[in-house]
Amino acid sequence: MPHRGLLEKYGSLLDLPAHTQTVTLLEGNTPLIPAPHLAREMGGGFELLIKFEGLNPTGSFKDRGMTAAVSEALGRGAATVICASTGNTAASAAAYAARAGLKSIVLIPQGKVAAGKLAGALAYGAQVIQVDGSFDDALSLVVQISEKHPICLVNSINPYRIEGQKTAAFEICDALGTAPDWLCLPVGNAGNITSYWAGFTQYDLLKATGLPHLLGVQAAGAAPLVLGHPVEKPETVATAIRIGRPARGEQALQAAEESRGRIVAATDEQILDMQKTLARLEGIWVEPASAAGLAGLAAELNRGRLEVRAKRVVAVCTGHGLKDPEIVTRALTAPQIVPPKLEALEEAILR
Ligand code: AN7
Repeated sequence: MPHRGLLEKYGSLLDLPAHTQTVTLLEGNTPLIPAPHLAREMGGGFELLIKFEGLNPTGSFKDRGMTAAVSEALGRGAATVICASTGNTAASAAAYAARAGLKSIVLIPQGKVAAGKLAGALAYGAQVIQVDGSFDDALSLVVQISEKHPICLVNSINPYRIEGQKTAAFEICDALGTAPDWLCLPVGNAGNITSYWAGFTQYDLLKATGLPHLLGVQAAGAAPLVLGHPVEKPETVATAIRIGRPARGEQALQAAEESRGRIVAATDEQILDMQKTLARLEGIWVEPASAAGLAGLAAELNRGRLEVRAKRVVAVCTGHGLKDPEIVTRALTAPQIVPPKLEALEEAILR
């Protein structure tokens, strides 16, 4: 049967109101790609699979929650949706709103959003507003304005976002027949780790799939859940997870604990190294934040704090590398230039 989008496929397992009116871009159904070379690089002896969420319609996992949130908003008769975003939520909200015929407004932290995300939000027709502050400031503003005016908030505080994002856990269990032993993923505002845990526990009750341990990974400069307190001025090259006050932080900690997993931090250097290694060893290019889960896994294995021998590990890579091309190009000198002559090309590549 052709894939018809997540609400059609998994709608009966999602707690959505009867008025929900499906808005879909045929999101989800993303591949679980084996990563044997990277597993060997990390010491080997275990199975590593990449859930490549960058292959969603707007290039990130946010589309799973957005199909649910915008479908509910449309069915309720909302005219406008709003969100704060480090970029991916903005692009996704703008695309689904466009498809639903709704107006979208997105607030982003000034100068801290990757080019591909800002371009997406603009292309899909959102009203984009830069806040002279952090993501956390922007989130506080959209919460206040949506309480005061009839504007629908589509950040992951919105419970339907969580419902939609549970589908990633369902897909992994459906593909493998069981839950993996470990699931590692980046953590920013903590909606995704909350959703995965809700999805896995629901499926386990329904189909006895078992439960994974969750390894949530924050960037070291934006690691409130590791430090145990909010971070006033979060800083990281992984701008998607440059968040100091995660809206679902408590639930993330609970998910980590209940799963007998944990939340750890990875440095910017570890994140960028992993981004490069994943692309070069496996041909999978993800944005920096999306490499954080794997960077945290590698660091834990290195420290001997994790035992995965003969186990199956799924790493969630949340967004596509194309979202943030500058991270790669700015670190390099410009490619070599040759005149349009065969000898010059031979000289450049065969030498
Ligand atoms: C690629 O778009 O918060 O822990 O505003 O873009 O559910 O927040 C993005 C988050 C991981 C963290 N990977 O997920 C936003 C935003 C990527 C992301 C996360 C984000 P959550």
